Amino acid sequence: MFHNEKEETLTRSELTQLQDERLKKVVKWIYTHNDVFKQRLDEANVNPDTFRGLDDLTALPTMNKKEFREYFPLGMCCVPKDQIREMHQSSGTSGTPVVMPYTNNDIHQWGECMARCYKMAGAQPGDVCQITPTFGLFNGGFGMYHGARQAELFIVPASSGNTERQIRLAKAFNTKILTAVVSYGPRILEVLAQMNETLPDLKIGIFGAEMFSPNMKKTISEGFGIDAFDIYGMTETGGVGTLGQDCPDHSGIHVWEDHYIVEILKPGSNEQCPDGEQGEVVVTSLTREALPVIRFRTGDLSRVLSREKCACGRSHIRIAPITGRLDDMLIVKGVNFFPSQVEQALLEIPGVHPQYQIIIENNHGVKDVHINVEAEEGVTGYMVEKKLKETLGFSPKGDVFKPGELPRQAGKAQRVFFEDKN
Ligand code: DLL
Repeated sequence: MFHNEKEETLTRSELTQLQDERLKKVVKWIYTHNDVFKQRLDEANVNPDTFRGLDDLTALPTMNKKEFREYFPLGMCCVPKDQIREMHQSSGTSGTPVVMPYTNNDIHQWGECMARCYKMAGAQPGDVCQITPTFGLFNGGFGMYHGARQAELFIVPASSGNTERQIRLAKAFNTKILTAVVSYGPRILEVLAQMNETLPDLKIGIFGAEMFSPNMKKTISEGFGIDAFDIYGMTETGGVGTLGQDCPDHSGIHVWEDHYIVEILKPGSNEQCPDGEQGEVVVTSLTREALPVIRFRTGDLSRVLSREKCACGRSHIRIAPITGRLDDMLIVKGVNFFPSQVEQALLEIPGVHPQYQIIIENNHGVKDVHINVEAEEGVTGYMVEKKLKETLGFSPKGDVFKPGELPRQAGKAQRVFFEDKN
């Protein structure tokens, strides 16, 4: 099922031509509408009148969250304030928030990308769609709302929290599509079990905003008996869904290439990774007005899986599910690993529940890993230690808790904690 079949199935050469035209246009737009962008392009010797589009892409300077913070709140905005209709922001961990302003056209572009994701997951007009991410500064709730409007769904704007009420809503309205932050999936399953309830009408789950390890995806799909999809996007690119999602073939995230150029760069350098090699996702938005990003270094790690047409008929580039963020990489006793790899390994132990904490203890400069995980009776700390030793090559200390004992968070789950034992 397509939302915009023509654009979603453009041939590679049509896509390249479109990206080329749109890239020239957006470079001219930022140059003529914002002084910060103008200065950055001048410094990089990029002249929008002679800029040759895709051939000159790598001449454009990269940007990252630092610029967003430096020019907080609207220093990089390319339209007058009276043309802004909405804003979202993410706080991240370090102080000044990242702000994304939207014009009317930007809201429409967001809704279009998001509606494509719904339809790609199998949504049909009139389907009941329950939106559980927060409606607020976080872009999750509103993005899913704007998309659901364009996909003509019956929206249940539940927002976050109160899981029992979520379940009562889903039962009362026969929710078919559930949207959530990944870690909220297991939480709903847990409360469903406590209430001795099931959701037989639920068919589609759209999850994102956090790493989605293959085993977490399996736990969620099997737990609900649904097809679960991995949706990608971020505040800086315009929110949830802007960077696409996987299709029912589950062969990678289809990035909406008519709206975004995706590059995979070697971390810390400007060098392109060959297809298949993991690197940092770098994004250029082609169709946004208020604040387009140009070669934005997302910090997320992925790789190109395919540039060929997918079995679903879509032609856009496919990238691997995000394995982690560059700044999430943990190094303990010479072993590098990502929290998502710990999750993947833990969920392979029968009886382990998808609730865990990774605690990095710093004992006078010597780091140790401590894993707290919820599991059924019979799972021991030794089993956790052995599994991680086998799969990741380091020996953590494992502690097993009863289901429900570890704290739950609203929104994105905090999995990693640092403790100083000095
Ligand atoms: O998390 C947007 C979103 C909301 C996506 C709801 C999906 C569902 P931010 O708060 O700005 O926006 O955080 C963006 O979250 O750079 C990734 O590190 C991470 N992230 C988002 N989607 C995924 C995903 C939203 N599908 C940051 N897999 C990004 C892994 C994801 N990480």
